[in-house]
Amino acid sequence: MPQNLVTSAPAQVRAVSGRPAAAATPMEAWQGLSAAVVDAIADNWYATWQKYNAGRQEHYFSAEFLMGRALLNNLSNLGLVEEAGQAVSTFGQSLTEVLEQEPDAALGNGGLGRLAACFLDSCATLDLPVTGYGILYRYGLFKQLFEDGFQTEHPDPWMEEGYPFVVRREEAQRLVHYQDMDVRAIPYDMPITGYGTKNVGTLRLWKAEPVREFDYDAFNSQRFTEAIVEREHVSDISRVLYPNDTTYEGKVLRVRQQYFFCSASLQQIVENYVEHHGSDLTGFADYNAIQLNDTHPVLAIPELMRILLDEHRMGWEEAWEVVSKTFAYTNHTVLAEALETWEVSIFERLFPRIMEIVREIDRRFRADMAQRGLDQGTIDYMAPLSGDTVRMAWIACYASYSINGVAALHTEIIKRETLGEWHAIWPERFNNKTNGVTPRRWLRQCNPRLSDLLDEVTGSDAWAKDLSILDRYTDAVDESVYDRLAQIKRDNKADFAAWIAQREGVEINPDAIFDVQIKRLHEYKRQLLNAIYILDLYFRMKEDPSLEVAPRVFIFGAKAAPGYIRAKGVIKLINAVAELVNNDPVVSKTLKVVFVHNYNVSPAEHIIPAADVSEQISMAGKEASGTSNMKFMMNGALTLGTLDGANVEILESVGQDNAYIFGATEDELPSLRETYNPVWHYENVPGLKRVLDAFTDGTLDDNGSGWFADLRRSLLEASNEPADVYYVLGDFAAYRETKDAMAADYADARAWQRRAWVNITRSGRFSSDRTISDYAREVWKIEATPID
Ligand code: 475
Repeated sequence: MPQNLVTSAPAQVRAVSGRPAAAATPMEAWQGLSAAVVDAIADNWYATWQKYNAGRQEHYFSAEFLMGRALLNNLSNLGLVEEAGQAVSTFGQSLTEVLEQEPDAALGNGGLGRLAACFLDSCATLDLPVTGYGILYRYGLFKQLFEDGFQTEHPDPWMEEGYPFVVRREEAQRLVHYQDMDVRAIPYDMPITGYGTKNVGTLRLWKAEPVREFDYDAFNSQRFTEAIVEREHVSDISRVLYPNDTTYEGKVLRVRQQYFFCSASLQQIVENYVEHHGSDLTGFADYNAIQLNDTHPVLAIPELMRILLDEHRMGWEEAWEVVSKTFAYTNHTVLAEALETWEVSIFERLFPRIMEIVREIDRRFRADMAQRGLDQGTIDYMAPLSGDTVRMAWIACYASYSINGVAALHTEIIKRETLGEWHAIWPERFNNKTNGVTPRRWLRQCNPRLSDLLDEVTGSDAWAKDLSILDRYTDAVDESVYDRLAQIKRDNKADFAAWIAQREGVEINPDAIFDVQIKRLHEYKRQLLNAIYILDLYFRMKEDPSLEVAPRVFIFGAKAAPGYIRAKGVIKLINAVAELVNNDPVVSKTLKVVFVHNYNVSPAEHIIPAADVSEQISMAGKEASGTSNMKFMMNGALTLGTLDGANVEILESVGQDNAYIFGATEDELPSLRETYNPVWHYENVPGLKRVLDAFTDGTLDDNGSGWFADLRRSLLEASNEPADVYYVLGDFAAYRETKDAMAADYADARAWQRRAWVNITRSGRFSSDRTISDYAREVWKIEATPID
């Protein structure tokens, strides 16, 4: 049995540092304490793995898992935070400092990857037999720095100093075959603890290594250096996470990555089936469901066909029957630029057998559809193959028994438009699973003050496992709770102000309204609309020094894909606006703008508990769900947003009075578009001309890049594309009006606290526990499987 951390942690610190625990660095203390946590859960982890493998289970395939830090999460789940504090104090360290040593495991870009991480947390907490499968990227998402306000990207070798929360399973390695090379896939398992349960789930991340440690012939000849270089080619496969969010790039290495983790995972799953249920694979789908997190793992479909046909000698129909009962597909975006397609020639070169299978899927699909009486145009549109491209989403739709969107509005849009042809044929496959976030990380851990209050108000910590409990306390609450809530927010804001002063060198006023937009930088998310508002407010204040404006801090966090120049232009613009505002001797007394560099999971844990206003201002119809909107709500920030994604459902939950909704709706936009003239708005909507002219008249400096002129052009006079595609100028007046009203309302502190409280107590529906229970019951057909 594992020992108490007070004895095991110092021993582990000695083992990793090779010196007395009292002489260890904080980093060594983190390593040792983390190893002690793995030690503490080892028996339960093993028991969980054994138990899940014997019954029906779900496998979550995802190219991304944006896990963030692990140590505090595990300590908190296991109820060991205090004990850990004691343990490190025995050798003279503070837990806070030790926790700060941990790098973020940033193996994801944004929403999709973080969703996968929240899902694993909920599966573990609910004792559900679910395992995650992905790639152990050596380099996570790039680190972002600002140089003269421009984003620069830097590598993130996150586990170079060793990472105790993954365990290499040498004995469980698999061979992945490509036409031009064979590659060893070595699993690294990460334990996934749940809150208040003994079950410990697994995230299995595959690392690519050369098959033979030494190619003796090559090493003993003149080809020595080439042999080394060749080894490196194999390691390339798991070297780096592609930094594109919601856009697709047809890079050969990316498709190699996708096949790599799909093939290795499927080999393991099939072997496990054979071990437990025998070599007749017709019952495979009775014991296994596989959820495809977007199209990135869709190669699993032809790969499972290959395994069944070639390695288990099944016939096509029999194999297809198994496959089509195994896979379920989640769509995360309606943006056309995200739809993955691959050149046939790439498939031919990397895995001709897979290509052959895709051709056969295509042939049978066409025959099937012709028989159903579909016209040739529709068949050509829906077919897996079109000329020289393979369409991954169409393969997913054809083979999956379940297809889901990630919020009610999004699911309606994919049924009607994005996947409309599929919905017409197989409506029963479609379902909605509105996203959720884990209340452990996003409330209990990141906001301990509010958690304590919730414990007190509800009488226990049960809300952390069942967030819907909070709903009972929406009305039946003592007035003093609002005072407490106000103090908690004020304290969180003071903590945040200190953190920001140190990290970004900006002084902010904790009594100001903290207005936050944190998410990937994308035109459809409209950070530009927010920036235009700030600049307009600045000009209004310059023009009329007597204007009464509530003190405000505008906080941004966002990474742009390295090749997405216009997104990088918006970052530079916001930094230029920050320069202007923060250095103005008068305006800066009231307004501040802070761009938090290198936004990631850990910064989010500092920002969200301190927020008053949650900016969710995407053009309606474009944000599939959003998940930061839910995290903010849980922490008592009010949503300022459009009727998009899950904002619609947040509004349903809190009611009109407890959110600020503005702008064109998804069903209004098409007709608005017909007559839309952005130049008219520029000339007629108060404030817009002054702001857009400031982009190019010398008020703001883009260091000669021409990027601000490009932004201005994109809104007004785009030549090779329609102007203002995301309706920024069209929604500006409504945004300004709503945001001004919101700021004025903030003055009534008690009313604001009441509304914050409603947001907190009505957030139960947005716990990922609810989402996962729905997947488990309706899609995966799995049940809680506690180990004791
Ligand atoms: C949505 N990523 C959010 C979130 O469902 C939603 C796509 C292609 C290649 C690489 N990355 C992607 C996404 O599509 C993505 O992150 N989508 C996001 O998924 C979870 O809440 O609205 O934009």
